[in-house]
Amino acid sequence: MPVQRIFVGDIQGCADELDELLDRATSRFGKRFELWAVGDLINRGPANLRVLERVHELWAKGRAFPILGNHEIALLRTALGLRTPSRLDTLGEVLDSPDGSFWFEWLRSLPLVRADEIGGFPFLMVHAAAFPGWSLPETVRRVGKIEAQLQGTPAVLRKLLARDHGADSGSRIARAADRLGHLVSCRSLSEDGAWSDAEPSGGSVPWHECFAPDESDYGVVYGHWSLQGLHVASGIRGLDTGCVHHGRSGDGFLTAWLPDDRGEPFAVPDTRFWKIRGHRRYLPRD
Ligand SMILES: [Mn+2]
Repeated sequence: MPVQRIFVGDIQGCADELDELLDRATSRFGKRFELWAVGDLINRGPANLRVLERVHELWAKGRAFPILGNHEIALLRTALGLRTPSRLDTLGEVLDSPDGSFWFEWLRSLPLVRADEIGGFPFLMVHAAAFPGWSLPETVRRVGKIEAQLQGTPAVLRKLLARDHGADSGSRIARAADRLGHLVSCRSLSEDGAWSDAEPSGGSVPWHECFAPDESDYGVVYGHWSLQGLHVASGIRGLDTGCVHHGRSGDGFLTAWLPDDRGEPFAVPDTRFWKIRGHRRYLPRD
């Protein structure tokens, strides 16, 4: 039996729901599965350390393949004093733990994208958005340079994560910082190609409307957009269904996608999803 790849949307500290998913995966596949997490393992939810420990344990055995999301980047920024914690943050649990620097270093060693194949069909996993118009090899090569900066000296890391590049706004590092933002935060694109984390409005469209899987020849698995919800379209799987927002305006779920190695994994319709309902409400009422 081949190893089943299990992609999972934004976990955000929802360790009970992750455990439920892993228990279900274990009873179905034994150890013959891999966990591919689209980023935002942490923040807003109640048990960030438990999520990090679970994923790290599988990662150390070569069975988990996480990438970075905007909340991991927020942790790095907060630790470096480049960001003021938000009211809803639960990052202190990680940052103030005795292993805070261990998690800081592990997180910044993780990639921003992963590229591989499912049943011979190439795909990209990214937290928020792919770059329309970039081929898969081009994406991997260009993003690799940003990952090298994330893993660089403290001075390089600090420059990359600074929000204001001032007089350096046309520099290589400012361009890398902008691309980093696109990868982990983009939801909409304006006509001139500028990205925004805002919902699409009059002058902008969802990023994936600009991404043509047929021309790009690769599928995209992503997260980040719980208000949009589960997104199943030809060549695209968006998996953030807002587990940590459970009870906000309806049920939130941790969604997993278990593609079939045979056939066309990114075709539609597709019913190969597992949904774990949020166990309780996590976010405070406004
Ligand atoms: Mn996100």
